[in-house]
Amino acid sequence: MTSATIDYTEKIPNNVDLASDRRLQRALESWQPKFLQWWRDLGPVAFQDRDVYLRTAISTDQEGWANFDFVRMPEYRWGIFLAPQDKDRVVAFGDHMGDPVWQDVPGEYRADLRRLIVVQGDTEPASVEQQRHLCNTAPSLWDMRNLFQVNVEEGRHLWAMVYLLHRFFGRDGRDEAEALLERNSGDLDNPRILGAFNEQTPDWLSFFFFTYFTDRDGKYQLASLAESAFDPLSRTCKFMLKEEAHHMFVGASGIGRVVQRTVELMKEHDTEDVRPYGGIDVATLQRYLNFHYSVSLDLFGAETSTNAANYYAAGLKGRYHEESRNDDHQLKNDSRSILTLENGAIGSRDVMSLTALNATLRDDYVDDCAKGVDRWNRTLAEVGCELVLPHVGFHRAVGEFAGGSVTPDGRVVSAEEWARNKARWLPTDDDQAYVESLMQPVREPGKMAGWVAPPASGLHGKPVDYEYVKL
Ligand code: BYC
Repeated sequence: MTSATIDYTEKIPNNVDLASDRRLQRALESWQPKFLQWWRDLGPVAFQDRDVYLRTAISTDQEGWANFDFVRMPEYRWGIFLAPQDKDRVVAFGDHMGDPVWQDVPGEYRADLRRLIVVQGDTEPASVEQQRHLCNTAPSLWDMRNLFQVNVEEGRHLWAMVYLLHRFFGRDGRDEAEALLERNSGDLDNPRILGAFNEQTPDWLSFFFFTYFTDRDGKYQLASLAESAFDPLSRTCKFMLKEEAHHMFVGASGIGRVVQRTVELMKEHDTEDVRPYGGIDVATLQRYLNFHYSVSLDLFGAETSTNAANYYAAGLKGRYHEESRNDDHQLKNDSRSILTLENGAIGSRDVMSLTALNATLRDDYVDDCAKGVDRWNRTLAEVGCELVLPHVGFHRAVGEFAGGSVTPDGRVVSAEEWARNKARWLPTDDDQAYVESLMQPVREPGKMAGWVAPPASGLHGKPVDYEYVKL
């Protein structure tokens, strides 16, 4: 039986009635110390013994999923929570449309489901590893707290996937759960699975762009998996999406605050060159945006993918908001056009909609990304500047545009011309050194580093100058 309340006395807080399955409980209890060891070795490099004002999910209902209190990170209650079960839920797309959803893994889809869960699970600890040094240079206590919130929740999302692996995939699942702690971001011998998760997140500007663009890929992938006919995966992802919203808020508001500070300095000193005044100029912001957006687009896979078509037909992974779409949810006879790069020119080609599902999800993502950029541009309009999303073909390593020489404004140029202009389009060593020089920690409650404006308000009724981390 699944309930919305959690037994606190259990070692692993959960609403999946873990206590009734001794084998599973033991498997998870033996994984838990390895997770904690990983957290100590590759989680945040400092402040592990400090009290942090964190949100902890203790149940899935309205009040329970967002419980705020002070906690030391290693004592965070990483739990297993599935959104409530809808007993009448049926498969919403693909060959099994209309059938009752599955409470177990059908044998024929075992390998594909395991693969999807492992890829999703792999990104969660990867991001914690990428961000582990940032606590030392937080621009405020407020930001440090937000970083730790993101980190512990990515840890919980790893737990969510490990639960599915242990519960439904037997020995293979247990092996995969171990491997999730063995691959490490940027490790040359044993890297994380997806490209963007092996890049560094060396500074807070990168962190804000990462949480804006890369966590947003997470939102779209999780929403597609939330459509899955495999009900435990669907319910797990639905609950993860609630937490994910905060991660994107950190990115959207973080960049918004950087932009605001830049605009203030531009007005005050009547110049675009705000570096002498400790701000981040718009050209540098644009280069960072170009980088994080393009590597995040790679996370959608190739525009045409038989994997994606098979996942959809099988009912394993749907489209974003599948049920609110007005079509047959089978897509067997539909086609759509995708952008191509052929013979040195950008064109288009009609392909079967089923094979183009990665492109369809990416299109939805691109529209969503543009909304935040529009908001930042409302602030930038005060000084006659703007940020733009580069062309989807720019700086790509996966899919139709992989390795092509496409400019941010969508022109195809020679490899030489592209290389000559690269420093205008992507962060340079000089940009990185400058941004790095700004990364001086600010640890007095309410105080902010000079390159970023304060947030509009504090958290959960607390003021901005609250001591969110007790140092
Ligand atoms: N890097 O047929 P294709 C998040 C591989 S983020 C390296 O186009 P498919 C989060 C691909 O695996 C969301 N390899 O791929 C955010 C395939 O290999 P195999 C994470 C790549 O399967 C922030 C081959 O290339 N969740 O939650 O259609 C912080 C052929 O490609 C890459 C998911 O991704 C790459 N970028 O699509 C924390 C959801 N792209 O199978 C967390 C689950 C492709 O031939 N994953 N390849 O060996 C999926 O749905 C799919 O695996 C992908 C790839 C959409 C990623």
